[in-house]
Amino acid sequence: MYEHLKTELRGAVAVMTVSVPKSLNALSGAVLRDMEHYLQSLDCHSVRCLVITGDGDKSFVAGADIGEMAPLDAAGGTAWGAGGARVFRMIETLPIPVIAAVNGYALGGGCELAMACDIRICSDNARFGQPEVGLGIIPGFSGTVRLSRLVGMGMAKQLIYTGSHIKADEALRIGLVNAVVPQAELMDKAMELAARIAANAPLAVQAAKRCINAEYDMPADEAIAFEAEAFGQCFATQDQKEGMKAFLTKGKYEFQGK
Ligand code: CO8
Repeated sequence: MYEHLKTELRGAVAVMTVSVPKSLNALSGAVLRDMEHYLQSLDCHSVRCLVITGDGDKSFVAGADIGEMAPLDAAGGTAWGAGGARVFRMIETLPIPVIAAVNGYALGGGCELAMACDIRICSDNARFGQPEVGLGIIPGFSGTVRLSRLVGMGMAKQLIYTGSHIKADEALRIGLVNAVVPQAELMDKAMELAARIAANAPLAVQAAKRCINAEYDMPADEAIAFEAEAFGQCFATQDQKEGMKAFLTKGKYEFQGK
């Protein structure tokens, strides 16, 4: 259905695999368009979590497609960067949680794709980096925005100014990833995490994502009020009523997303 993506649904968990074998899954305009269409098509009522990974055992995404970017002028570069940044923002603001299962190189746009996800886990052979300055450009899919938010400004500046690749254990140490697992176990671990999220009350999980994202840029008082409002809205759901009843009566209840 998509030329550059493999997609599947495993229960309430969707998996999107970037698949461009000739370029270690580099992101061309066509790949980004496929992603945008796929994200638009996701039914976030029945799907409760999305896992993003790369095809093969060597690369998650080796960056934006350098061949496609090479001839751009300033206006073309601006448009190209904005197009990718828009797709990544769709991921960041997707109503449901998104897990990056990073299975190898996550460089440039690949690292930026992982950072747009809510949670990152990676295989022990993963390599992260923002090597753009070695190509005469800077991160253009919001890497200068998200990297410092994730790992702090000093480390973000070091990574971006040097363009160095870092290994999985260093990515874990600086907080760029949540966990490192053996490559053979990566997808199982990602699916376990996704299933755990999918078993919780979907409207509450979505409200938590909305709050954490929105409150990040708010003054504390505004953020606290935003959470209080969202917290209150949870009590208007069937899942809160039935979920708490099940706890109190030692019964079982499967969350319905209502
Ligand atoms: N774009 C296009 N093709 C690529 C890319 C890429 N990003 N990465 C790898 N490939 C291709 C190679 O050209 C090669 O093709 P071919 O077989 O035809 O020669 C094939 O994939 C296999 O790659 P290698 O032979 O190089 O494999 P190695 O194992 O030797 O090396 C590396 C793997 C280290 C990942 C190496 O391929 C590499 O350094 N790739 C480029 C990584 C990089 O610099 N990424 C950042 C790109 S810039 C970016 O992402 C900016 C994002 C913001 C854009 C804003 C737009 C304005």
